[in-house]
Amino acid sequence: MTFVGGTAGVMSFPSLREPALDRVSDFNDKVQDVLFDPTTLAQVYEPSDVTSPFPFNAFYPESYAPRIQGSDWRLSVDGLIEKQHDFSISELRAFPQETQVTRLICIEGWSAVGEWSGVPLSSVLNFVGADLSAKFVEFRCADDYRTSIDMKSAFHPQTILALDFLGRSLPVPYGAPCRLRIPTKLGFKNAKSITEIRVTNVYPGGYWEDQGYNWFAGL
Ligand SMILES: Nc1nc2c(c(=O)[nH]1)N[C@H]1C(S)=C(S)[C@@H](COP(=O)(O)O)O[C@H]1N2
Ligand SMILES: [Mo]
Repeated sequence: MTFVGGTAGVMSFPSLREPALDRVSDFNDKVQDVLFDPTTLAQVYEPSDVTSPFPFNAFYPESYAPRIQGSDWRLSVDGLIEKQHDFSISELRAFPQETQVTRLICIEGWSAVGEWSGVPLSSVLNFVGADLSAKFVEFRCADDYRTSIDMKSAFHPQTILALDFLGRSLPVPYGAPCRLRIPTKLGFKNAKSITEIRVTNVYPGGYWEDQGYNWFAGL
């Protein structure tokens, strides 16, 4: 695996955390969890609606995006599962693939429509025998980015491990070779260049979540 660019700690943020607001945010997480309907689909668009050029966002400039050699890359799925497995890209492509034209909404105030294809996260979690009663699914990335979601959202039909953008392998800035695409949540939950998925009951937080962003981050 080749990773060009030193991103660790490029930007440190003053702490946004404030105890009273944390409690409001935890309350919001619980309300959103109760309101979340796993059968309600995010709005879908037409291929002609796809935004061009699609915007890049990360906690560092685009030229630092991790360059991963696809043939070396493996996605490790571990934690509360029956059988640990490292998936190659071709193994992920062997699952039935889904395509979606949906909107990615960034908390920083922009949104864009894209066309992503890949394997439903539910297929991969079922394959490894994930403990479906576990609370969290955590994503760890090649650039040390992290995020996590609830199990209900992980099994939403539009939650996919995207391998393609507009019918071609994901470009480097958009999370090659594999990113989470979850249109029911804000952009920062859409982990790019994933290297590890962990099923856990220990609250994993995430890069932005640890700095005060609301954890559930549902739309
Ligand atoms: N690995 C990684 N994934 C990430 C980020 C990041 O910095 N690193 N940024 C997140 C944020 S805040 C947004 S809005 C989207 C942007 O995705 P895009 O570059 O495809 O537009 O990626 C998310 N996933
Ligand atoms: Mo974002």
